[in-house]
Amino acid sequence: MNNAIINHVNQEFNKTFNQEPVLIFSPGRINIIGEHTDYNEGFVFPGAVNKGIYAAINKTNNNFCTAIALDKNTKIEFEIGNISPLKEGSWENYVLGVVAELLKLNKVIGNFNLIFKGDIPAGAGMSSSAALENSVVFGLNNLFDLGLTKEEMIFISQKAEHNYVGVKCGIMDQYASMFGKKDYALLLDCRSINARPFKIDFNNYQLVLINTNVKHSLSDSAYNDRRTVCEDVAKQLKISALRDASEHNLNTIKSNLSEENYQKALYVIQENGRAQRASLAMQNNDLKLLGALMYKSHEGLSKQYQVSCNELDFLVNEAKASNVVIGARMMGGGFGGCTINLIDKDKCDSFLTNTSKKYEDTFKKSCSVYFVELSNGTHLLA
Ligand code: GAF
Repeated sequence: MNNAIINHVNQEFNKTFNQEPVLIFSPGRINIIGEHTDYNEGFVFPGAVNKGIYAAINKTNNNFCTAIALDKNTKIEFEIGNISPLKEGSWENYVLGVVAELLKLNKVIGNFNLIFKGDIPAGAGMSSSAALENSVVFGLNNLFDLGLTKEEMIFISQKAEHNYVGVKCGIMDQYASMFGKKDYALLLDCRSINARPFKIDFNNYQLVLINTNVKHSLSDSAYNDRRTVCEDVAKQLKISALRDASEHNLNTIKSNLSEENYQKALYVIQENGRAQRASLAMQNNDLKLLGALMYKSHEGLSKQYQVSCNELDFLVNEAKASNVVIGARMMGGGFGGCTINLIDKDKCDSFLTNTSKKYEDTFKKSCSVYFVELSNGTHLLA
């Protein structure tokens, strides 16, 4: 837990609203493997991390709500009965979207004050958006006794993102952030929403995220486009989602597809298999296989699914060439953000120093390194 942030959020809340808040931590996530498979009803292998969003929330007697993002030093005030997505909005639409989805479900919520701050960068593929959505829905559920289950809450968060932010995301991020378990990754079946926890021990390898510091700015429309391609191919195959496709039946419609769309669908089918194989490799402590699957995943994301960028490819290529990183790949939606790496502990420092320098020389900007631990999902702070 980041006590400095907890204290900051708490003090600002007291100072601004002259009352004690309810405090919530909602984590970001990593994903070991299984990228862009969630909205194809396939498998993903994420876990919550010890970095995320710290939110302070309470009821107010004002006849409007106030929400403040401490990181950005920005604030919105709104009336619950009178909200719509903000055109130029960023974090605001996650908050408003959650409120709108609760209202659609006829949940009765009163006015509230909210202040939040995070220790994960936005747009880095670590799911700061799901963490924020989850903290808001979790906080409102607690304040107004809405009686929602965690599963109901993650779907509210997801719909907020669909309808107020415009990203037709899958359920991985909200699930991992809400249901994360300390020291475990979760093999989530995104069709049944059942997850199998796997205790994670990377032995001699250190889990490290390297942020390209490229924000996925183009990602929203490109993300939705990928989803549309997958849905169209599934329709042509007369199945409800690509999770049910095999390479064999994809090949039966190959002549109807452009090469690009064929490769994208093929990537999803293959990645879905990799996610399941990776969990078995983890169970058998076969880190060599796990790492090889991660490199394959990146290759598919870059060449077939086309959601990588030069900076991500550079970091993964450096990892592969080093002989000290057993597995690496881009993580999350893509077009920027982080790579996830399993680095030999004895050689980790020198690898990171060398790679950071080469990155700076090549791209004339720096990358950032994060060490994260697998942690529990969204919860109240005492
Ligand atoms: C983003 C989305 F929000 C997730 O649902 C998932 O599709 C991911 O990209 C790619 O695996 O984080």
